[in-house]
Amino acid sequence: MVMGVLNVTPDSFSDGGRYADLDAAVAHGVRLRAAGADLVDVGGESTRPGADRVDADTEIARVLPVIRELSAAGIPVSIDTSRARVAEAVLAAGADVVNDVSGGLADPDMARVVRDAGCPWVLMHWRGHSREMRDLARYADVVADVRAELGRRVDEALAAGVAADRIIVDPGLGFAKTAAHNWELSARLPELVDLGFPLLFGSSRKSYLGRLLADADGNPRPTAQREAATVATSVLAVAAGAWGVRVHDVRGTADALAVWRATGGPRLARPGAQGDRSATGRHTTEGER
Ligand code: PMM
Repeated sequence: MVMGVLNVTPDSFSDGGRYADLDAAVAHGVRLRAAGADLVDVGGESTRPGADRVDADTEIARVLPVIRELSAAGIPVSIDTSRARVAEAVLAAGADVVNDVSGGLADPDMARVVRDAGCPWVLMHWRGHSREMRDLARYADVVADVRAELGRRVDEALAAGVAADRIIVDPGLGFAKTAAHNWELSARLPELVDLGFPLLFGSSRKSYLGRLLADADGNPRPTAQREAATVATSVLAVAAGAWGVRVHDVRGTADALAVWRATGGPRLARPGAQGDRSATGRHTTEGER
């Protein structure tokens, strides 16, 4: 499953400002679909580390018209929001899936909205809003901790009456995670797949890839030039058992996954005991992932 990213925001780290106008946003959603997106993920609030929040009315004003038009065109849409009121408004306008980066933590009403709509709900691992998340990247064992916390989000969703077959989990790369945490989660993804729910993986253009590909002076690779790394991480995630990937440039990843399928969908061997590999990458403090 390939989810194409459509940020209708002035300040997202990689495509901020580009699709703020309705026609441009809808046209890009149509392009993502034509390039192979199974789902177009529309977001109206940047979750970039350090970003300020926008109010719910602003978020709704940004995303609602775009979702109405994409949905009317028959394009499956998810809403990237952690606010129940936003989700409720856009589900009524045709959205199919709620992609909640807070995993239900940010808004106690979200579980009710999702349960009543009966729609799929992406529960992403999250520890706090953008302004505070840098200080929350502390783990004893990032994979074990993310797994346990995601397990709690799942339990809360089930207790609220959300059907098990509607739940999707996501490790939330870059959300209260350093580059080293992102690499560790990627390397040990099967331990999260083992939770037993479809797993969504979002590495696209994030700053740990920019740092990996830094130039000789240590300058991170610019966001727009992280595509090959995005494709590689996305295919490796699917080969490790991920159900879906969330990417900005759909064509490259969709093509690579077509190749992966044509070769029989080979699976990576399950890694050995945890702690037997060293994580790579450096810590990030800048305002992107
Ligand atoms: N990353 C971002 C936003 N929403 N949703 C899910 N489920 N998983 C992610 O990793 C994720 C997300 C941040 O990146 P963006 O600026 O490209 O939207």
